Amino acid sequence: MKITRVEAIPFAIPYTHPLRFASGEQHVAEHVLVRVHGEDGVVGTAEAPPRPYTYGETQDSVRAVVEKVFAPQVVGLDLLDREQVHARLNRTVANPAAKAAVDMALWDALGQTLGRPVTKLLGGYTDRMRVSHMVGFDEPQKAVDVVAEFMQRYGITTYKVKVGRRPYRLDVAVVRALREHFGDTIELYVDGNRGWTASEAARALREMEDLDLTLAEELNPADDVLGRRWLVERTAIPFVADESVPGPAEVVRELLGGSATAISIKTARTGFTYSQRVHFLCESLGVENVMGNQIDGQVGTLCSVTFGAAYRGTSARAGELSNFLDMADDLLAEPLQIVDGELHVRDVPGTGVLIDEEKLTRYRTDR
Ligand code: MUC
Ligand code: MG
Repeated sequence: MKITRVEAIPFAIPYTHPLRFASGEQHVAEHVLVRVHGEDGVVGTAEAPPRPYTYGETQDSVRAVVEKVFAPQVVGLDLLDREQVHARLNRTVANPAAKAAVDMALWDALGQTLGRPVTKLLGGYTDRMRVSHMVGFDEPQKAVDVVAEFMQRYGITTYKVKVGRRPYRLDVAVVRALREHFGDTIELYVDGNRGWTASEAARALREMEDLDLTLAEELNPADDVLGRRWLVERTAIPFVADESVPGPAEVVRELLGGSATAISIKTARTGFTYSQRVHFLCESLGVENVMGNQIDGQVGTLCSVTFGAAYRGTSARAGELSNFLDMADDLLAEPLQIVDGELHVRDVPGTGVLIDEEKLTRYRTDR
C-alpha cells in the first residue's frame, strides 16, 4: 500500500475549435497526466488542466511542482495516510490543479488496491449524472447551431452560456436566441468569468429576466467586494461562485460575506478530498452545488462524474461533463459516451481511468 513513485507527464491535444470566454481561451489542451505508483504494481491516474489566467499554474509549473516538490514528500507514505499527504502538499501554497491531480490519482490507486469503485468509496449515491454543455462566445445563430447539434447527437438539454463580453448586449442576444429557438426544451444558465462590472451584470440580468435562467456564475469579480455583494443581493437566481472559491476557506468567506449563494465544485481544482469538504460544508449550510468544468479532458471528466455521482447534492443538477467533445482526440482507452444526455460512472475498481498507451506516446511532449 506504499506510494513508490509519482510521475507527471505533459501532453498536448488540440481542440477542434477554440473555446472562448471572458477570462481566456483554449486552443490546445496542454495538460499533465499524473500517475501515482504503489507497491504491487498498482498505478493511479488523473489529469491536471492548468489555467494560468485563473490560478496561475502552467503545464511546466504543474510538472515541476509534482515531480520536484510533491513526489519526494509523498513517496513512502501509505495510500491511506491521506491527512499526512495533504499536510505535506499544503506546505506549498496554491497550485490547485497539481494538488488535485495527485489527490485523485491516489484515490484511484486506493480504489484499485481495495478492489472497489472510488465513486462508491466516496458516497455511492447514483451511477450517472445528467450532462450540461458549456457554450463559448459566439454569434447567436452559431450558438443555436451548436445547441441543436448537441441536443440531437447527445441528448443534452442543459447549457451554460459564456457571457461577460462588452457590450453586454452581445451576450444577451445569444441567450435570447437560444431561448426563442428552443423554448422550454432546454435549461439555460450563464457564466461571466468576472468579465462585467456589477452594474453591467445587473443590467444584463434585468434584460434576461424573462429568459428563465437557473444560475448566474461569477458575473463580476468577487474582489470587487461591495459591488459583488450589491449584485448578489439583487439577483433572484442562485449566484454561483467558481474561480473565487478555490478551496473550503474561500467557500466560507464568500458565502458568509454575501458574495455567492451557490458553489461550483471542480475536481480539477479540489480533487476528491477537498471537493468532499466543500460539498459537506455546502450541504450543512443549505447551499446548492453544481459540478463545474475546468475544460477537462476525458480523464478529468471521468473524475468529475465519479465525484458528482457519489452524492445526492452534487448529482441533483446537470454537471458540466462534455467539453472534452471539443477536443480532437483524447487519452482514454475506452472513450466516454454521453447517451440521452447522461454520463455514467465506471463500475470497476478505482476511477476507471485506463490510458491508451499508444495515444499517450503520440501526444506526450516530454520525449
Ligand atoms: C468555467 O466554469 O469558468 C473556464 C476556465 C476554467 O478554469 O473553467 C472554465 C469554465
Ligand atoms: Mg465558471
